[in-house]
Amino acid sequence: DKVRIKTALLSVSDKKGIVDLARALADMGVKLLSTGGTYKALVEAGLAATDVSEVTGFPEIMDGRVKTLHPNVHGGLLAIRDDADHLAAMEKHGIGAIDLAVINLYPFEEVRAAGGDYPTTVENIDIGGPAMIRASAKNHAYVTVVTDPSDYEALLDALHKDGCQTPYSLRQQFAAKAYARTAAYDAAISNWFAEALAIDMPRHRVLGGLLKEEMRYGENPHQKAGFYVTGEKRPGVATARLLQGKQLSYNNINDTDAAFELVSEFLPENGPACAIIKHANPCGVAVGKSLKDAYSRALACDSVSAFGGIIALNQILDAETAEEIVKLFTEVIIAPGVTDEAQAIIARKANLRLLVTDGLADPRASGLTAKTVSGGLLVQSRDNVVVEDLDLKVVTRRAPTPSELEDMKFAFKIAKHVKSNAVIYAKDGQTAGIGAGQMSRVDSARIAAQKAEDAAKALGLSEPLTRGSAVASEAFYPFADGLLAAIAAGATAVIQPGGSMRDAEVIAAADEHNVAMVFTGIRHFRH
Ligand code: 93A
Repeated sequence: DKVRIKTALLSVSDKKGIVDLARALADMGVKLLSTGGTYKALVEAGLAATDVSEVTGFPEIMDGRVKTLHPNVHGGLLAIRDDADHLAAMEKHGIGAIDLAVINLYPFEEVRAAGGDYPTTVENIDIGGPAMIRASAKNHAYVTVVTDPSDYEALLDALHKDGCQTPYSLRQQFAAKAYARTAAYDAAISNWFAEALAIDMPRHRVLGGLLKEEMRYGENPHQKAGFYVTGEKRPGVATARLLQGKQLSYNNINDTDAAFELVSEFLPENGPACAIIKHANPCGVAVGKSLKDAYSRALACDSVSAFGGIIALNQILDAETAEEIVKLFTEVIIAPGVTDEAQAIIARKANLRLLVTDGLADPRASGLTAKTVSGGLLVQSRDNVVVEDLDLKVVTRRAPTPSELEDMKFAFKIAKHVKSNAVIYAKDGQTAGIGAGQMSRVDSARIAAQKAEDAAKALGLSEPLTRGSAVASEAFYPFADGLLAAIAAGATAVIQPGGSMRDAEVIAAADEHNVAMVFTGIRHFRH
């Protein structure tokens, strides 16, 4: 199962390391075939190479669109080396075996990320490269295929160790990686089309991503993890710049995403906002007169849970907010920008990661989300519903006051980003209590109220902030009990989707307590 490499085909767009590799191969007596640009690089470096046109007996035509798409190339890659018929075909048609293919593709992803125009992006769809990669990988019983310059060293190590031969296990690994590469490449093309044509259906789109970084571990230290990016230009954790602090962990990335998506619901022109996240749920969200005020008010909701949390801001981080943030242990800050002064303050905490996004995410943007289930992927379009766009229907005798209505919308915005069952109390643009992820809505209502009482104690207030608050539920109240728990905590206004069989019962309970209630007609399950 060892194959001695006699002929190699080198065809790379990313020429990094190719000359050194080619020289090492030539030193071992390997014959080098290559395509136009690669050939030129090798010859300029003083290496002897053969232009693939000599192998095909055909010039590169159509601006290089057709250069390696030829039986002399694909026969050389695909032939089964100990099959009499295959050998006879090689003999008859003058096809020489190719034992090693070193290929990397036209930089479609880079051109797309750089905002290339339509024709340029299309021209960067590689056809011949993926065909050769797939052919070589299929024939890994005999052929070694290398698609990543960072594998050149491992290839040469193997060749040097064993008389210019590769072990079968290495060829298998390279083949697996090769198909991962072509799959991700086609996914990037498909995603680009979906984006360019504004198609938002899972069947038109593949979620395959490009490995951005490998993490030290996953959700737990015994799990392996990587961060794959889909190439969308949307501001967020995948595109943010890390200005300081060590690499983000798996959990950091997950929580930072939740934090930034939530804070992006608050347009900067409507004032500063801050969200503090723990374990992908907010433990405090607030708007404020200043960014520092928004942070302090968000923190006040649950300062105990905020320890070691993730802070997301909807405006440029300034010095006075930075001074306030560094007082508490925080894992990550993510913001659209940072002033020099604020950055210097954050720099005092070497481990605190600071991410800058250069903008906010559009909560109305389309896109896909996915989660894995055993043996599959569940894919759906993003929950891009925004409460301001909804037709809110007052269902109680009493209509909400303008300030109640503001707090209802504020609370419902947050409910979208809290794990179900979600119950959020809010007052004056500040969360008073958040109940997340319970199996019973009543429990979520009670936990949120309890947290508000704890916060009031910590702040030395005579009564919890839930008194006179608005409460949001991300899904309908199936019974009146969840509503009654909220009313007991002091809520005077309720926002919920409505649509339960017992809506009449729930509305009657609200009316009985002179509570104002609106139906959104839209729910925000988040499981
Ligand atoms: O335009 S192609 O799809 N047609 C081909 O026949 C072909 N063969 C190799 N692109 C093709 N390639 C790609 O050219 C390789 O995947 C590689 O990325 C690039 C190397 O070209 P050069 O050696 O001319 O720089």
